[in-house]
Amino acid sequence: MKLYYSPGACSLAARISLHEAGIAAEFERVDLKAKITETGRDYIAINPAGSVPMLVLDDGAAITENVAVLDLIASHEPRLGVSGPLGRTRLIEMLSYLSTELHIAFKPFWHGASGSEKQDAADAVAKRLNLLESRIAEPYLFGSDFTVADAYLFVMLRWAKAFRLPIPPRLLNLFELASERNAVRQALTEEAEPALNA
Ligand SMILES: N[C@@H](CCC(=O)N[C@@H](CS)C(=O)NCC(=O)O)C(=O)O
Repeated sequence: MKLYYSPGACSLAARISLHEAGIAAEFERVDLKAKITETGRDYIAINPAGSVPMLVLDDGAAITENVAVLDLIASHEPRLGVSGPLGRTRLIEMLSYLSTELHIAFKPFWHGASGSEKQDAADAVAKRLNLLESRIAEPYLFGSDFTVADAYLFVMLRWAKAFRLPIPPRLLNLFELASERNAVRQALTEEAEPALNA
């Protein structure tokens, strides 16, 4: 497999999940502004959407969208998914919320928004973090086991910290616990960069 990524971007969730699953992968960095990969290839020719993550399987199939990439990794390693009759539905429900509600709410912070737009975005992030805070099964989103959804949430809690946005206590505990995991440490070390990109 190969993961196209940008340091500190949402693709970090896929890298963490691949390491958690023990799946060997190559990683190719993408300059998201120039849309050029680290080997000098035109990223738009590889992924017309121009965004990361993109996971290319050994048979050449390319998977985009965080929800699909993370669900795929959980299907390879069910320990990273949610068990029970509605397990996969609950996982997709959570991944979709993280993607279409929380991730989207951060966008103004990355794209030169005005002060008032950033304040609106901070309010939107806070509202969504508070909803997760009221639903979390503790210590992770679905209880004692770390799932791909926790990996995705971890990345966005990292952004919240970088932008000095408040994180409610149960989610802060999740963030701190996740930070201690070997897969998370490994992924952060591999992506160590002076700045976050998205
Ligand atoms: N809909 C995509 C969006 C992913 C996304 O927003 N990725 C950001 C990095 S966190 C990105 O690549 N931004 C650059 C761009 O879209 O041009 C998904 O959910 O995977």
